Amino acid sequence: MRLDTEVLGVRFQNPVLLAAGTCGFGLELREVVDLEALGGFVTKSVTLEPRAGNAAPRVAEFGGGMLNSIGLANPGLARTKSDKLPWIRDNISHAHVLVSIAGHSVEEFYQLIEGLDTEDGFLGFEINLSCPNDARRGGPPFALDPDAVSDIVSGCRARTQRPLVAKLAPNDADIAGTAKRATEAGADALSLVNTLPGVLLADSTGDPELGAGDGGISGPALRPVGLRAVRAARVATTLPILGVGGILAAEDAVAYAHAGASLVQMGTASFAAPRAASKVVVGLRRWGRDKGVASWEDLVGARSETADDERVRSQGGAAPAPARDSEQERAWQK
Ligand code: RRO
Repeated sequence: MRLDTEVLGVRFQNPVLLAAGTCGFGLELREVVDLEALGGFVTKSVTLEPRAGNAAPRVAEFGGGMLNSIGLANPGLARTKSDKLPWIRDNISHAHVLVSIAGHSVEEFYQLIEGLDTEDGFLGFEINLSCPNDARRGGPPFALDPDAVSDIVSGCRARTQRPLVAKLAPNDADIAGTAKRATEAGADALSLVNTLPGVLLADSTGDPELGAGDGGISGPALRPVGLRAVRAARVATTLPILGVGGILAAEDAVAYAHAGASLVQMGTASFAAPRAASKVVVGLRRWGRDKGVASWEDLVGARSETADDERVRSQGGAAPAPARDSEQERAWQK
């Protein structure tokens, strides 16, 4: 199966990217992962000021995946420019890079775009509207306030020619409506979804397992949530969608393509197995060969909205997927 695909005005050599917050700024993984063999990666979200992050422990595993509350730990705008982006510029040419930005106010997003736009070596921005762990800001993320989504995306749009990808929240009761607002405000693509708010409690004390208390759920438990969001947004916008959430194996990436995602992002799987994304790239080629599918783009475009709507109506819901027996998935259950 041909994996190269045209999205955001450039050709991705394959549709598999590493998700924000799971690969630093690339250089941290240079010994472990061949980043140049992937479609690309999204950097850790950058804030104006350096952030030390939330109290430890910041991650905890459970049967369905992982809970994190990193708390936006990042070097801040100035050091991202001096210490991180030069490495990307000098070392990454086949993979495409999106720089993730996270403001604590609408205005801060604009300042981040203005501060970064003059730098070389990356394709565009992922606007993180959906961090569930921003203790400094508190309250629900921007992604759950459609007016804030409009203001942030349109203001960023006015400040850069580069592609803008809006990252939305999984716990959005109207993800289709929010997708529409981001589209109208000038986004070039959507990343769906960020992690889902949750908490884990220690059985001995009843206290939260994470230092910060609540966190964001990622891993296999997030996959049905992500797929649903992509599917719902697909009928509300013609923008490309980057599907994120619980991808462990090639079949999971295929499911996101069926839902309407043009690209996929992986994260939690790489914590368990650093080369998980490279394996998905290899697995997708094999999947296409076995199923007689010529290209990823065929797969993404295969399912028309009408056919899909009809299927959902006639069955009173989506058809159940065949049972999977993925080795990685069993690993989470150990
Ligand atoms: O840093 C984090 O705690 C974090 C962020 Br910014 C985000 O967008 N999603 C997430 O699960 N964790």
